[in-house]
Amino acid sequence: MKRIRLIDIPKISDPDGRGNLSVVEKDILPFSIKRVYYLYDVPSDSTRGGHAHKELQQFLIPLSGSFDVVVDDGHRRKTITLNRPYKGLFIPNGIWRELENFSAGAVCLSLVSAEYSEEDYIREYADFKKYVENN
Ligand code: T46
Repeated sequence: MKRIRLIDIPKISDPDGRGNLSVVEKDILPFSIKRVYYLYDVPSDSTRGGHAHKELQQFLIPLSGSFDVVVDDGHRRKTITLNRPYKGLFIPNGIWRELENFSAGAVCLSLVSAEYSEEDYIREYADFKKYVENN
């Protein structure tokens, strides 16, 4: 599906067995980070997202645990499981997304390209389909 992609986050394993450190630097992302938020304590039967953004670009990182991201460009839909804190998912603008099947203790970090604006959201799927047809 165009432009949606998994991006490897560099992982530095400690030579003395102190665990791992991953770092997101600006050159691995196709946008500048303007805002950071995170989802946690999500019940396993709950869904987050369920909308598209007109302009916002996003990078999702499963800091802990796992969850599924359903992405839909208005023509095709696929599900990507995120379960490694060194592999994130880039979602460009104009993509419908739903996050589901959160494992116990899952934390989803979201790095995004813009400040919060409700005007940027398309929250009804029928409106999203119309938006895709017209853009
Ligand atoms: C997305 C998925 C993965 C704010 O006031 N500021 C913020 O920066 C955000 C993100 C949300 N809010 C408020 C708006 C709502 O009253 O927090 C409440 C919950 O937001 P929402 O229903 O949009 O939450 P999710 O988890 O369905 O969606 C969020 C992001 O909004 C969205 O960009 O892609 O996480």
